[in-house]
Amino acid sequence: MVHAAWLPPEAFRSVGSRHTVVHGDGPLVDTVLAELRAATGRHGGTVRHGGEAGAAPLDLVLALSATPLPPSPQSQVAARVRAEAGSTGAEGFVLARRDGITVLLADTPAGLLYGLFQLARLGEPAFTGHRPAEHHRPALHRRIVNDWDNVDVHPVMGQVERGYAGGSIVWRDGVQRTDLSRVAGYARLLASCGINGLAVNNVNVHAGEAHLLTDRLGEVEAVAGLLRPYGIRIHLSVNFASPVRLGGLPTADPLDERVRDWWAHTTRRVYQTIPDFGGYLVKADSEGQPGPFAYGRTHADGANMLADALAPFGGVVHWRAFVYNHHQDWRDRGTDRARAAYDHFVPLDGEFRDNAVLQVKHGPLDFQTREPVSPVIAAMPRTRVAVELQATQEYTGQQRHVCYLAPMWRTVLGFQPWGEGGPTVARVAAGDAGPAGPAGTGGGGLVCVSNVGDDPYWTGHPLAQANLYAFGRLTWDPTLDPAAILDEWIELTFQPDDTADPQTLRRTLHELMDSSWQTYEQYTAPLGVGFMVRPGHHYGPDVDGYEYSPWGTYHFADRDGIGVDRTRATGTGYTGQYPAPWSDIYESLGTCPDELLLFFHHVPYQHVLHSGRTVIQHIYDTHFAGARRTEQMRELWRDLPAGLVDPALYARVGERLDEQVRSAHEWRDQINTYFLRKSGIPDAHGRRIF
Ligand code: GCV
Repeated sequence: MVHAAWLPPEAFRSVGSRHTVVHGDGPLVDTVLAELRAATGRHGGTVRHGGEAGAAPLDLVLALSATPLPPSPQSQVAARVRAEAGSTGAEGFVLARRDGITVLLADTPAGLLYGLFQLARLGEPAFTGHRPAEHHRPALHRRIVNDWDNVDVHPVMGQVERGYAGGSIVWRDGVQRTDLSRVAGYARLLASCGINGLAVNNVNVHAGEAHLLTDRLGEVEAVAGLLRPYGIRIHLSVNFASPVRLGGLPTADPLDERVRDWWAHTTRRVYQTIPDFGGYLVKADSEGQPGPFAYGRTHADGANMLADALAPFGGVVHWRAFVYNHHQDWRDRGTDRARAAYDHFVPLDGEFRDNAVLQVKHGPLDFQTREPVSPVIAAMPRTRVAVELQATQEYTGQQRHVCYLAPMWRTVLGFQPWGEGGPTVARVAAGDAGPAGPAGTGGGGLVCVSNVGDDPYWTGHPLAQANLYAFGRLTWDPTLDPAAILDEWIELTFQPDDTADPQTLRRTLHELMDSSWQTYEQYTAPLGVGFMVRPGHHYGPDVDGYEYSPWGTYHFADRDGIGVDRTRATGTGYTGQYPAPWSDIYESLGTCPDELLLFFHHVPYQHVLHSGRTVIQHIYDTHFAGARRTEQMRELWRDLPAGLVDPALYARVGERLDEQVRSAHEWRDQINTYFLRKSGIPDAHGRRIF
């Protein structure tokens, strides 16, 4: 059994019970027709491809802008909408309903495909009453998912690095799966929420994966063929040292002509095999991956070499900014990992080719539960910047805990690096930040590390599906309300047939999920200080796990206080990487937001927060509250009337909630005990601490 995620057949009941005509041609139109045929076959409607109206009166007309419409009165409704609506843009569509006919128009087949999925989201309301023409256009052109799948099972990271949903749907034990039907299903799910790109393999490119670029390119081609019908272009993570490792050259120096020729030749071959190949993704000079530093070259040199190889074919290189020293001496208080991406990349602004995108993690460290927005995003006006998010819950409960991430991502995307009223992070990623920020660069888009594996529920925790769905929806409209996205996901996923009482289920899921990110934050590392996880696998608490390690992620707790001084006045100077007003807001204890206090400042335990509580009391209170909240979440799920959701899904969520409660209590007790012992300050409410 493979769970249908948010596309069960019932999601197409409204569309599938209608009489539809499709005007237009092209491979993606074929996909639309196939979807409609499946839906109408199941739900009793009909679908015709072009031509005059048949016997049945039409309910729905889908048409490409350039396709002539027949003179029938029904198609003329579409013609009138077309005349009024104008252009829909490359991937956009227009939806309208008048005279009893629903009309979906698009300039391109991709727009029709996205519009079809919008009809599924709308359900019956798409076919009732009057709908003025609504234009839908993606806010971001580049909407990409990164899979961290390995070809070989990595001895530590397994088949999928930071994967919490089983194995890879593409590879197993070093070879490509013969049955790739899950990939086709994945492509459909991704397209339905708006994704148009997928990097198929891990950014850590080990020996096996390196060959995907050359002698194992056929495996990439096979996946590309399954993504194509859903408008998704394939991208490949490549190893910077490939000219040495695969090409037998003595160097991978990006300025060496032999190296440049090797990449040009290799890339030509890639495009001969996969004409719509999207481009390369590169993690260089990071956590042991090779890069241009070995040759005394800059990251612009490295990225541009690949950009030049890709340019003749319209490809793009995504070059990651996640570059830092992972051999740091913990005794060295002057080095600050949070500074690293800015220090490495901002001096290179303006040096990157037009088809090079700098892919920046949303925070300066590493996908922690709470981080400030990376200052790099606002500091490279002449570079195409992509913002990278992480759906796979590496630091947010590993898909054993409920943690709906859309509220966090919405906060990031809506952040205004230049202050109130200025452009948002989403607009920077869209290349549309106007005078204050990057403008006219085309933008790098939004990227998300996927949370999918070969698990029957795709994401391990069934409720984690909502994160992938929400990412896609936010790429179309970064201003969407996370609760509204969740509503969409609930309505699609849990169709009324399955649920005797949809309102109870909806209410319960909102209660479980809406504030689950804040709950997770409450019982884990406090006030933005980050980490405190078990080294290596990153699950569960270990307050000092990384404290004396080379990874550069410290909290500096001692008997008097806690936090990292990143101020200009007395600390690492990191606050100076932000433009005004944030450089000053974060610098000052008086204005730094509570939730980020320990990211920016080292303070005594008795420091009073804006909330009025001391830091130590905040730690105790939030950890008791967060762990208690997980018990309530479990109760909410247990109280769901029987039969409301599929029993297997009900059981799976129930098991995971048991683990979440256990783990949250462990977090609570370790954190509270650690800080009671460090500080000697008792809990004001005298609760049990060990
Ligand atoms: C793919 C973190 C993770 C690594 C990951 C890395 C990255 O360090 O723990 O597993 O590697 O980020 O984003 O490159």
